[in-house]
Amino acid sequence: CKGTAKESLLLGVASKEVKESENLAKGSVDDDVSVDEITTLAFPSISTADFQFNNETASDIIVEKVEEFVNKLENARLVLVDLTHGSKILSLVRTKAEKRNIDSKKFFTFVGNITQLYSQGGLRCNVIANAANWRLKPGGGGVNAAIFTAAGLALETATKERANSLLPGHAVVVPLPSDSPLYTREGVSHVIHVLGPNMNPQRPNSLNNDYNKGCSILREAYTSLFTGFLSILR
Ligand code: AR6
Repeated sequence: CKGTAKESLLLGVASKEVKESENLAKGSVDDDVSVDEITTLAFPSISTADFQFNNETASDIIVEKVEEFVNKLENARLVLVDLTHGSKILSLVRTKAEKRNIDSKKFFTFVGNITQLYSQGGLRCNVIANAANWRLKPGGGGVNAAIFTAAGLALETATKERANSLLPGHAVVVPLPSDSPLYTREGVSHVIHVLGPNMNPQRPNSLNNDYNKGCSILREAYTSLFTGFLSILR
């Protein structure tokens, strides 16, 4: 890891969480993962990989939406997650969030697999967001495939009880059954599926590079996601 001040701060958060998990690990991890308090939403950057939305523009929207919601969170916090330290979107968002003086205890970035944040990264996230497809079906790659695989059939069943499809810009909050491995191993109590704008001509409902529509749908997607998270907190 390279040692910028910001990254040290973030690693500080991570190592505090690891200590917390080490303490908890005296018994079995499964027994000790508490989902009583919903405090952290981990979310991927919606639409910027398979859906090919421009990273620079997406990072502006993420920071704008985080800034709008961060003060409504009380003790809860938001974490933008991506798989690698080289993630362009994480570095753009980090720089822009810092410039806007967004409280780094309430919002920070984290490198890790969204389905293993607690077991591999020591970061407890009770709620995770999924960059879904419109059918709310497993597969397709990216975060969607990872979350449906890690959560098992329980998530498919629970999702179907809530919705069969999703419109771009919308989100659906799904409580995760307690027999899901994602619940027992990682302490995830809710998955929020979000459908972002699609700029990839190979995927359904491509916007054909219409960034006017795309930006407005991406804003709507983050509003739906953060509003969904707030609804769980209350
Ligand atoms: N953990 C954390 N971040 C991840 C992970 C992971 N396991 N996997 C990918 N990312 P994407 P989209 C990051 O493609 O662009 C699916 O096929 C990734 O680096 O998952 O909204 C669905 O079925 C990127 O920063 O979502 C849809 O059809 C971010 O997550 C379509 O892709 C989003 O990448 C949605 O495409």
